[in-house]
Amino acid sequence: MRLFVALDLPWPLRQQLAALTGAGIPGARWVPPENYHLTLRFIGETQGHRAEDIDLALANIRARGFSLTLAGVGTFTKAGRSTALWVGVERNPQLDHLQNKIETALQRCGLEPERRRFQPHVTLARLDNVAEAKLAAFVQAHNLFRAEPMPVEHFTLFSSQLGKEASVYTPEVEYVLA
Ligand code: 3AM
Repeated sequence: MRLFVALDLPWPLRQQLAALTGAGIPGARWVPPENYHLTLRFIGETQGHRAEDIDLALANIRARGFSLTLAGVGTFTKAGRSTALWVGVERNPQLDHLQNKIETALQRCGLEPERRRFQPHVTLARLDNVAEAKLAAFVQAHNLFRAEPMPVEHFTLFSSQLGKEASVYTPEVEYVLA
């Protein structure tokens, strides 16, 4: 199983994000709204017994619920090429704290530390040879986007099946934040 830990998003918020998208940016593959999520930790291909350890470790995490606000849009680039278009998250120490706890729990399970800095985001589109001027116009047009704060009452272990068009993400376990 290919696994990752993420926050899912309430449907009204997904719809709000979806309303931003679809506009003609050649080279953008828009993520379908059912796949929107905020990744806390990518885990990757995992054997069954390992997955059980991971589930136990995540179930032992104690953290309080909180709220977070999606705001702003931006892009990731790799070697000078834009690879993803996303909506950002307002600075949120409680989110960072939760992500930290998850990272620590997973390292205790034997996973290699995540080397990349945590940059919370919700991917709207994956980009391949994107029309850069159109992308820049989109970012400029939506930079002031700011959603209503959303309550975070659980986090979720997802499995992911890679597909040609879009991947299929299945929530496997939800972990309650009390
Ligand atoms: O949250 P986003 O959409 O940015 O790109 C994948 C997606 O990111 C990322 O994990 C999220 C859920 O699939 N991902 C896929 N393969 C990865 C890898 N090898 C990866 N992240 C880090 N390392």
